[in-house]
Amino acid sequence: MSVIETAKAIAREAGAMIKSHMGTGFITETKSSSFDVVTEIDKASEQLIRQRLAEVYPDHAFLGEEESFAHSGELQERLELAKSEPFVWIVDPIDGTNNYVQGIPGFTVSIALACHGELIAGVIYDPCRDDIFWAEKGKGAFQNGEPIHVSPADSLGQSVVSTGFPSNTKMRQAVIDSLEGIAPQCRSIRSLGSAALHLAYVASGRLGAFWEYGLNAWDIAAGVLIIEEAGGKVSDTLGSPYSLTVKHVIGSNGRIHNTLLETLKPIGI
Ligand code: 2AM
Ligand code: CA
Ligand code: CA
Ligand code: CA
Repeated sequence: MSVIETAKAIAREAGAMIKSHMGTGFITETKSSSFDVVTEIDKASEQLIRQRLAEVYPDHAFLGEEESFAHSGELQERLELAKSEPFVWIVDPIDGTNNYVQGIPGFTVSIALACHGELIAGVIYDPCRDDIFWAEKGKGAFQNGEPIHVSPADSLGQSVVSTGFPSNTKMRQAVIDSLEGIAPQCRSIRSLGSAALHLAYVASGRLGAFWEYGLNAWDIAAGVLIIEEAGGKVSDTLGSPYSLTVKHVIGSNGRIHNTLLETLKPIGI
């Protein structure tokens, strides 16, 4: 099986497992704050994905959100190392855990493969809608087998724009501050609860753009490649190119990228 078909099959398997445990009274704990939740299903999903990938690609490295170092000072070092590794899988086993815990549809499994820091494959699976988005470097982006393209909108006024509210209070305040500049200018704002889902929707043209502060590689890596392959653009919120260490991100159809960037710059963090 090709790399992308393997990643899609694993994302589907993990997504089905997650969905089957919805509402079953799984154990939920908090991590860095009471806003930052994790369930035993996040951990089980990561374990499943890690195991499956190791069966097929025993030599590839793995970077998942629920690993012990992932929220320590070691993370930046690990991401810098990932930029020179031949193959590293970057995995968010459930993106949108707050949705999952509340029983709100719109959580995803996000799986990306980087080669020497360059993204070469990405899959985002939404098990509640059975929606799967994927891309391979140079081969275009797809949703459920059909090619996808970013929205043709050329202004914020023609675009539905999305953001998220991270659990980190400083990052959340930055998002709130930036809304004041952006919300009056765009057609509407959405916050669906999964950064990966937002990025997938920018790629498919459902959304014109997405921005958020304080994300990590596992939230965005797959979505970055899917947007780029769908004809869109991703940068950090100061306009620098995407890399695995970017935390403050804008993904857009390209045409409205600079307008959004200019609107965000004065808030910058
Ligand atoms: P998660 O559900 O995998 O934790 C919501 O705004 C988005 O922010 C989600 O994609 C969520 O991912 C992510 N997120 C939640 N807590 C975060 C934190 N402490 N730091 C960075 N991102 C976070
Ligand atoms: Ca989390
Ligand atoms: Ca996440
Ligand atoms: Ca997660």
